[in-house]
Order: sequence, then C-alpha cells, then structure tokens
Amino acid sequence: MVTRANSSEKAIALEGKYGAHNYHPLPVVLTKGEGVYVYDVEGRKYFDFLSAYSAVNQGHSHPRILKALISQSERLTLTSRAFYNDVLGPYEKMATETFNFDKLLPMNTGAEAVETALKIARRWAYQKKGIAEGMAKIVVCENNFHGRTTTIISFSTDRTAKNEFGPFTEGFEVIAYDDLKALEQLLIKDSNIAAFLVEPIQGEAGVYVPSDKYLKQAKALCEKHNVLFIADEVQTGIARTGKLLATCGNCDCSDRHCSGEPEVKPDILVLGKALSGGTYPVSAVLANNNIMDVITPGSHGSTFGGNPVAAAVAMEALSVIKDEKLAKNAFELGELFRSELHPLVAANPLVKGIRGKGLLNAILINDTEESDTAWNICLALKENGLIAKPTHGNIIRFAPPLIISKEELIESTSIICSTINAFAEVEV
Ligand code: IF1
Repeated sequence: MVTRANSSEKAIALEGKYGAHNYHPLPVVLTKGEGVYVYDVEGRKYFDFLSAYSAVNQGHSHPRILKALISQSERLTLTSRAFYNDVLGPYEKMATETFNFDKLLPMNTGAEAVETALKIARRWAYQKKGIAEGMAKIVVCENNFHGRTTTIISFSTDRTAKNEFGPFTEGFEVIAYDDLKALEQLLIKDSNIAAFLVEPIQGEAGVYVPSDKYLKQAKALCEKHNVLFIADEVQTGIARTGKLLATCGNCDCSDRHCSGEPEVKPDILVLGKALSGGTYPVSAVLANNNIMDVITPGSHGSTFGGNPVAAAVAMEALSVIKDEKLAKNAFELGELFRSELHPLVAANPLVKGIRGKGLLNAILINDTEESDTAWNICLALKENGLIAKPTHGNIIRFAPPLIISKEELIESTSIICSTINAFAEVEV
C-alpha cells in the first residue's frame, strides 16, 4: 500500500531522518506532474524548468507513454535476457533505424550505458586496433559529467563527486573541453588511445556549448588517428537541443529547426533519460557491427537491461518525439527563450550572460561559485511558480519539457525576468 506524506514539512522531515543525504533538494515536495507542470503537496502549481535533468522531455506523465508502460507491465515485466521477449527486437529495430546505427545494446541508467561504451571501446582497441591488452586509454574532458560509478568518477575533475572514493580506475587522459589542439597533441603523442568520450554540450558543468566546429573537427581527428568518438547524449539527446541528437541531426535537414550544420556521426552513441520520457530507467549504447561485434555472449549484461517494459516504453517515447515534432519545438522555443531573456541580461547586472541550444539553457549569475545567490534566486522563482536548480554555484539551468507551448514559455520567461529584477532590487 502506498503511503504518502500529507504535508511538505513531514515529507522533508522523513527524508532528513531516514534518507541518505546525497542531495540538497530545493525545499519543494512534489506530488503530481502533468505536461510542463508539477504540483506540490499543498496544491501549488509550478512550471518544471529542470525536467528531471532532461529525462522528462515529453512532459510529465505523457498519456501515450504511460499507456505503453501500464499495458506492457500488465502483460510481462521482466524475463532477464536468459530468454527472448517479443518487444526487445522491434525496439532495437526502431531505435537503430531512428539513430542510424547497426546495433543497440540495452541498459538501464546513463552511467551503465557509459560504462558499457567504455568496455566496448577498450575491447575494440585490443581486438581491432591492436593496442596491447590493458594499455588502452580513453580521452575525456575537464568538467565532464558521465555518471557516478567508481570508474566514471575516476576521470571526473569535480572534487565533490570524486574525493575519498578511491582507489580509482586507470586508463583515462583529461584534456580541456572545446580544445582541438589539446586533443590533436594527445592523439599524435599517444598511440594507445582507444576513444574520445565527450558531451556535445557540457550540461552539469553549466551548459557549455562548444564552438561550432568542435565536434566535427574532433571527430575528424579521431578518424585520422583511428580512435573511436563516443558521444554521451544522455542529457543532450532525444530532441533536447533542437535536433534529434546534438551531434547527429538525423532529421530532414531541410527543416528550419535543423540549423543545418553538418552532421557529426559518433562511432558509439550513448542515450538515456528521455529515452523513456522519464517513466522508467532506460539507456542504450548504439554502434555499427564492426564495433558492436566485440560484444559476445556472456561478455556483458544486466538483469533489467532490455526488459519488455523498457522496450515498450522506449518505442512509445521515441514515437512521441517524432509525432509531436519536439525537436522542432525545442529549436524554435529555445530561440524564443534566449531572445526573451536578452533584455534581462543586457539590463540587470546580476545576470552575466545566457547560453544554450534548443531548450537546454542556463543563465550565469554575476557572483562567485561559492555564493548562494543562484540558490536564493531559485527559491524566489519557486515562490513565483517556477522550479529550477543551480548547477555549480552561480549558474541556473533552465530546461523545461519540450512540449512547452509558446504561451507557457512567455509566461515562464516573464516569471524569470520579474523575479530576478525584483531580486536585484532587494539585493542591491
Ligand atoms: C546526479 C548532473 C545532470 C548525464 C550525462 C551520463 C549521466 C548523466 C551527460 C548518468 C546524469 C544526472 C545525474 C544526477 C543529476 C544529473 C546531472 F547534475 F549530475 F550532472 F543532468 F547534469 N551522462 N545526469 O547528465 O546518467 O546514471 O544518472 O542515469 O547524479 O546527481 P544516470
């Protein structure tokens, strides 16, 4: 029987007493989500401008995705991969055709999918590139975020996420993000490089959008040096940045929403989060046969990876993205969001800048990373009916569900502008 806290205060107290303190949530207790809105226990309504870190791109409790979740759950939830099931194959076919790869390896969380991609890259290096076993190295970027497992934090540069969790996994080289020279120098110097793992936009680091040519030229350097290009699109994928993928549009580039920059096709693509529309943990690794064929029976797996519910939900979640043209909406409303906030950036000294692509944006608060200004602004936004969360101190990420309408976006940007302008008056 489901028990619910009947007040926000009680819910917060219960989590404080009985839950590990691995987060410092904004003091709001949510009990319902619908489209772009979430509701707290006392019935207050908010625009959700985090979308569970871009997992709820299709909107909260999308009816079509829920229907797939419920009907599959009533039929068959889990078989393990010891046996076949009748939805995994159709899902793998749909997803590989959608993203234009030969094969898909299904996992559950983003971190598991990143770990899987690292294992595939290492084995490819030994079997296909001829690197001596145990010597493969993978290049990553400063301020990366790829998950929380011990191997992944081994190459993190975020002390909070890494400190006192050692000993760490070896075989990683860290270079500056958006620095082609650093990448080229390393690829020339070290013949044991198996792969380059990169976020097309660094989400957690503060929505860092690299220079236009970075991804394409980084991919070209990888090709030149026989190094795999691994795109972590767990957060930027599934239409969030105004294209189906931040790296590889794979859409009809005649559409206005695809700004037409040439596609960058990763060797290994990592997806998660909105692959299920936020209803279930679903992640995936996609690659072509010459890379994916290093995975043989028994060499990798997961109890829940590729389960029937995940497959059914992911098929519907991807269909919703296509049918509702959410990449186009993200592109157009992302442009509107940034233009609506430009006057605030120009006029208010508290806001240093705005950056982003599609509906993955962030404003830079004119204060130190250690300050609580961004946090206090988020508290004020919450009082005015919009929830968002700072990332790295002085940056506030704004990422609503991609189904947001123009009217809802305008209402949201006016909340953001009026809140920050009022805040600045009080602050100053
Ligand atoms: C937390 C951050 C965002 C991701 C990318 C892999 C993963 C993530 C690019 C791992 C996950 C989540 C994790 C969550 C908060 C959130 C986050 F703040 F941690 F960094 F979005 F920016 N690659 N990001 O963004 O996927 O295993 O979580 O399914 O750990 O606090 P996961």
